[in-house]
Amino acid sequence: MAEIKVGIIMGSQSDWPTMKEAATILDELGVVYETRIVSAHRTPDRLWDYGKTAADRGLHVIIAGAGGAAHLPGMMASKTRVPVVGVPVQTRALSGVDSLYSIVQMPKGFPVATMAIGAAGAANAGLMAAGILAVSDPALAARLDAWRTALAASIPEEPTDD
Ligand code: RP5
Repeated sequence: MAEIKVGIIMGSQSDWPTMKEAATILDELGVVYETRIVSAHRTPDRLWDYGKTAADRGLHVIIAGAGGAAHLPGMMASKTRVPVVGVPVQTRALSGVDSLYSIVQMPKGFPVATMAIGAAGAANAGLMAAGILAVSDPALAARLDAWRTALAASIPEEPTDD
């Protein structure tokens, strides 16, 4: 069985429709991952345990999505040296700007690679994780190149009315 190198974690079940976009990209690229609900506020012990064991379990990248007072990505970054890619989940009250600001303004020493708000950010988090793994995985690098080529080929040269 392939080693799990990517963890997709999220603050709530309600984040899954967004975070699924990252999972879909990783499925397309043949990258094995695990998914967990890990809330900075509701399950802090779970966050601690996940961060404490992440490197030893062989994780190479953690994609962390949360909304509102989105402390999960930053707290995870403080607990593990495994690179954390943060996804600001769109919120109803403040459209995800709250999530973005909560995730992006990390203090020096504990970086979170922060993506765009919402579905595009989650998809890009999947691509970012794949890109990181592809540095030392030529087969994945070839699949990622092919994915990018196919995306470029799908863009029409001229706009149409319909
Ligand atoms: C955050 O609070 C979660 O990441 C989620 O985006 C937000 C709302 O959570 P629920 O109240 O929907 O569980 O912790």
